[in-house]
Amino acid sequence: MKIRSKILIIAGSDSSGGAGIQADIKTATCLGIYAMTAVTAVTVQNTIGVKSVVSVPANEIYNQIIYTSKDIKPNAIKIGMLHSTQIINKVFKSLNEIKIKKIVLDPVMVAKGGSKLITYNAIELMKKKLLKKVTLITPNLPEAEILTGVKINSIEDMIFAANKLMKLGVPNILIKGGHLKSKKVHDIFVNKNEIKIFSSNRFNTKNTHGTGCTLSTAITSFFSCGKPLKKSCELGIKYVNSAILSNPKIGKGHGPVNHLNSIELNKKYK
Ligand code: PXL
Repeated sequence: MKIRSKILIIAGSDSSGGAGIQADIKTATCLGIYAMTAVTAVTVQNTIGVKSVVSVPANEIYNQIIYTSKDIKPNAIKIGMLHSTQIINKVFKSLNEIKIKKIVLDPVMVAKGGSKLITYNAIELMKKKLLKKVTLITPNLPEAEILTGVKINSIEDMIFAANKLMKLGVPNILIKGGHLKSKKVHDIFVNKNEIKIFSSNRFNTKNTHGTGCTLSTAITSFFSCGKPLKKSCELGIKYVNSAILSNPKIGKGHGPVNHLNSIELNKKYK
């Protein structure tokens, strides 16, 4: 397989390999994309929980972004965990300098077990500064509630919250409906021209660690190849659903999804 495009991933490391930058690299790779990285934090965790979180110094994150993309220009950028205000300021500065247009932000706030991955002040700065820089934001329901102050109990509430996010300066929003009490999962894509609801079957499994990271990177991957954004969301959702359905059932807690669901081993290696 030839490399289809190149993306830069700005995110934290998950030592368990299911979420974070590990999920991002696996997802991009399995979709034929060359992945570059700027590591923002190192987490010690397994499928049961997070043991510790250490941020990478903001200037080192800035340098990773600038030095890497000066040499190999990414077609798109995915942003995940940004722990502090210092980090958001530096990421913002670097984005202004490298001038890449396609930016997908997964506003990571808490890990599956409930550990906080971002400070309160950083959330406020994200709202004030970073949201205006990105093409698409992909919050889950709790994240959308925190960013907008809207309590979300229905699809109508999701659309209302998406419109609020648009007013904060994000042109495209995908609110993920996995946390809504509904039979199917409804993910809602909103921009100033349209509202599209993607409905998927809900899978009865606890092995959903890393779904958010995986989805946002899958979307970034398709988008980086030139697919339209809404189509990229549709394909990203399809990839994650297939990853959940074929999850490898490993680990004692919330196990990872199957990032490899899109690939088959070439005959050469059998
Ligand atoms: O899924 C959110 C997430 C993002 N980034 C890192 C994580 C997690 C969840 O565990 O560890 C590094």
